[in-house]
Parts: sequence; structure tokens; C-alpha cells
Amino acid sequence: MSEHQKKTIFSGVQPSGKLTLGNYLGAIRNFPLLQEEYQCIYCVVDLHAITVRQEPAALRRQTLEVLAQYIACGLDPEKSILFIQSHVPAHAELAWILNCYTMFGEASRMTQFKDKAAKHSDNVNVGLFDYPVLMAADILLYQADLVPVGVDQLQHIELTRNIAQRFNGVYSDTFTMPEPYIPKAGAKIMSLTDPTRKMSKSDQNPGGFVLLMDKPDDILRKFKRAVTDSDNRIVVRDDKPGVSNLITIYALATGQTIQQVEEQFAGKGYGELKPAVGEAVVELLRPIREKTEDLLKNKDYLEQVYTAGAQKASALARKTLDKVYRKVGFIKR
Ligand code: AQP
Repeated sequence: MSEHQKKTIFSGVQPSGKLTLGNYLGAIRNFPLLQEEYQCIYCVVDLHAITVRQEPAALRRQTLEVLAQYIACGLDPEKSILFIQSHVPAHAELAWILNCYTMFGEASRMTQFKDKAAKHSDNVNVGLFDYPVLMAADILLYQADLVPVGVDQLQHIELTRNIAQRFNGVYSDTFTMPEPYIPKAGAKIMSLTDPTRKMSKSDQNPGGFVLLMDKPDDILRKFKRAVTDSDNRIVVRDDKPGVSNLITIYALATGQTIQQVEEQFAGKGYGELKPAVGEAVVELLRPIREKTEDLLKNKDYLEQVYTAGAQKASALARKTLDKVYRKVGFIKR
């Protein structure tokens, strides 16, 4: 199929910390699966990351690390466009335009804003509020058909669709309507210490998340301490969030169904489940960690990847932005 006929996929990950098993199972794991059939565009969204205060040197390091992890997780820079968001100014430019087509009321309903505003009450900045509009710009700039994300981003994709529909309604068809691509399993991996909350890289308690770069001993220890419950039955059930989370992780790490895992552990206790999940995750993440470490030693290569990626992304983004500028009535520069 020629590049012209291929549908487009766009997604991004924030370099707001080190990536977790949740980021991997909910999103990045799916990125390479589609790179043969689709034109894939994957971005490290550093503009989004500064909606929460970042330490500059750490942000630079984490940005390169996310790029290296994209490649370590199977993305091929020859097939997919990999780049850093701040290198393509069209994201910020389109976000401004879209701000003028987003209602204050609809943006105010975003639950991630409410959660993050509560978590960072000392820094509830306008950028944090505007985060979903920038995300809409990221997606609509590339006329993306599909957006692979974890379930926590679903509301933002719905807002993106509303903004696109409104703009298209005023000015005739301009943006492709994007669809979310949410995995059937793993769309919301929960914290190991509080399984009612999602696993998050900015969690204050490092026991709650497993990082892709964690050493095997740390991974095993975190799973041994994972919160379960007192009934000792290994089944997925709404009233057993901790055990359900462990079963889901084990199923994804070993390529089994939930039912197969429940059968494997029937009659066994958490003392067997927890180390088994830990070991399966160690093996799942080992090649990713090793490949990431190798790639991070080769900064020149990473620079080549993100420079070439930004060039390709800019050319595509420019086309959309020109069209949008024309439609809203700006004079051609
Ligand atoms: N726990 C999770 N389970 C499944 N998917 C998840 N994602 C995040 N956490 C989970 C998905 O990972 C992708 C990248 O996320 P992001 O870094 O852009 O932002 P986020 O959703 O805010 O992730 P974090 O880890 O919770 O970051 P912080 O702590 O900085 O806010 C997205 O597709 C997301 O759905």
C-alpha cells in the first residue's frame, strides 16, 4: 500500500518521569503492532510535560529516554515518524487556534484536569487547563484516523472529536475525525499499593509503580509487596482490584487469557501469584531495558532520529496548518 493510501496513527507520551508498566501495557506496547499497515507518527510530548513543574536537566534526560524506549519497544524510525513535540512549532500554533473553538465549559469538565489540579494545588496553571486542547492539536495536525491510548485519555479524544466537528461545521471539512484505539486488556493498570488508583509515573510512592528501567530485584520486591486482599482467591472480580490487577499484568506479560491465568492459579495462594507476576514482568521488561540502555549510549543516533522525525512531521503539520489559517481568514505569509 502506498504512503498516500495508508491511514494515519498518532500518539504521544509525556517525558514527565520515567515510563511505567502502565504506560507500556496501556499504550506503547500497541504502537509497533500497527506500523506496517498505517502511517505512524509518535511524539514525545514535552510541551505537555511542563504543565507540571519539571526539573530542566531531568526533562532533557527523560525526553531522550522516552525516544529510546519507543525504539526499544519495537518502533522502527525507518517506518514510523518519531519526534519531539517542541521541535514542531505547529503544535503550539494550532493549539492557539483550537482554543478559540473550545468552550470553557467543556474544557472544565475534563477529569484529568480536576485530578491533576488537586494533586498540584500549588501550581494550577492555565497550561494544565489547556492540556486537552494541545492534545487535540497534536492529533488533528496529522489528520490522524486512530489514536492508541490508555482508557484515561478517552475523555480527551472525545473532546478532540467535538472540537474537530465544531471547526468542520463552521468551515467545511478540515480535520479527520479520530477514533481512540484502546486495548481490550491493560487499558488501565492500577497502582500496586493502591489498586483503586491508576499506576502513574508521578506517584509519590515508588512502590505503586513499576518502571520500564527498574532492575529485576526492585521489580520482584514491588510485586511481593503489592496490595491484595484477605480472601486468597485468584480471580478477577470488581471487589478484588489488587488481585485483578496482578492477574491482568500476568496475562499480558505471558500472552495468556485471564481465564487461563485463573485456571493456572486455581487452589494456589497469593504467595505463589506475586513472585510469578514479578518474574514474568522481569522477563517482559528485560530486553526493553537492555536495548534502552544501549540506545542511550548512542546520543548521535538518537539525534539523527529526532531531527529526521521533526522534518517529516513538520512537512505534514504545515499542510494542515496552512489549510486552517486560510479557512479562518489569515493572510498567506
Ligand atoms: N496506568 C495506566 N494503564 C494503562 N495506560 C496508561 N497510560 C498511562 N497510565 C496508564 C497511558 O500511557 C500513555 C502515555 O501517558 P502520558 O505519559 O502521556 O500521560 P498520563 O496518562 O498522565 O500518564 P501517567 O503515567 O499517569 O503520567 P503522569 O503521572 O505524569 O500524569 C497514554 O496513552 C495513557 O493513556
